[in-house]
Amino acid sequence: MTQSAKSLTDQVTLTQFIIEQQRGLPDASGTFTLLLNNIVTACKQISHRVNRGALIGVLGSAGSENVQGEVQKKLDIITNDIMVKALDWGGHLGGMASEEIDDPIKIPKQYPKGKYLVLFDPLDGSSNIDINLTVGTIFSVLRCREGVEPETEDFLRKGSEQVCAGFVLYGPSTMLVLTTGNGVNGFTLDQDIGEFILTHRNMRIPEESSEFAINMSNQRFWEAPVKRYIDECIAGQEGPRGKNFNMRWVASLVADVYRILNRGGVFLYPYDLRDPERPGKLRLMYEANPMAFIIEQAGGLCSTGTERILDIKPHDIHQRVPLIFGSKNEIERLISYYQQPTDN
Ligand code: FDP
Repeated sequence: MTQSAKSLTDQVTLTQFIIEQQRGLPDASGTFTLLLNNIVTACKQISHRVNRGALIGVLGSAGSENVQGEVQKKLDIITNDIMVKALDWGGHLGGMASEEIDDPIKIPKQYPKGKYLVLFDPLDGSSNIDINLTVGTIFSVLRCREGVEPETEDFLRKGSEQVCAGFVLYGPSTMLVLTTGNGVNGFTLDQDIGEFILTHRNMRIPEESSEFAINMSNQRFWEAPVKRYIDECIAGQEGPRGKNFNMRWVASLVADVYRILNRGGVFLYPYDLRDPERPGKLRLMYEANPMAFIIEQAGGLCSTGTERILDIKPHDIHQRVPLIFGSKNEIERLISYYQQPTDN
């Protein structure tokens, strides 16, 4: 057998990986594997649409706003529908919640209900879609009380209760990053055979780093600890940190998270003083919680600056939070700045 033929037969598919992981669990019934399979099928369909872009007329604005008051792209609506259609019939879910929809989505009466809840952002970073930058789908899986029709309250659970979180990145290649609470693994979609193949086993975020990601145009609204942290990075070798830092801001959360998982760094979308009523930009249930689960499982930290993201008790299914995450040593430093008295 040639070397390349041998390595092809050694490849581990996502389904094989999940089934092997689940075999170790005494209560595993296969339901979770089937649920994940449906999520992945939806993401393959989304990958196809995103990839075809202008050729199939899916780019541009839909002329509507979502529950957050943000302009919806055509693909926001299309990808939301793909997720719902792929998941509602399977019998694994008690209900779903989407960043794009006001209230939780009920499972149609004709289908059986199951023991999980799924929350998703069907197309994160969608303001980048028309300029052909990386976008993604983020999902979070919780357990559902069996035999109940879940209400909004049933979704309002701490991130630490998630049983699985993941995201799919539609970039130069389509990648799935996944955790079930036992480390983080990355899979690359082999377009020829339509399967996600394990390519990044046990991803770990380097503890040290010298790269930061933040939207600098909001600088004048930042709180003192963030100002101090970024000022010290920018001061470089001559400043208190004694080393030079680099800056990256893709403005697509999935892409920024993926970079940090691979080579470390920090991401900050902190609380800022633009609108004191608005505690942050990113959504707790659809963005911060799943990313926090992944980041912590890869050895990083994730916080609002004053509270661990996974410990937040949600009060609203669409609530926003300040979000700070990345390499452990850098995030610990930034959290320590929040703990010191400041002038503002
Ligand atoms: P988008 O508005 O394009 O959906 O989810 C919100 C988000 O993108 C994140 O993906 C991204 O990290 C952030 O907003 C970008 O914010 P700015 O527009 O302030 O740069």
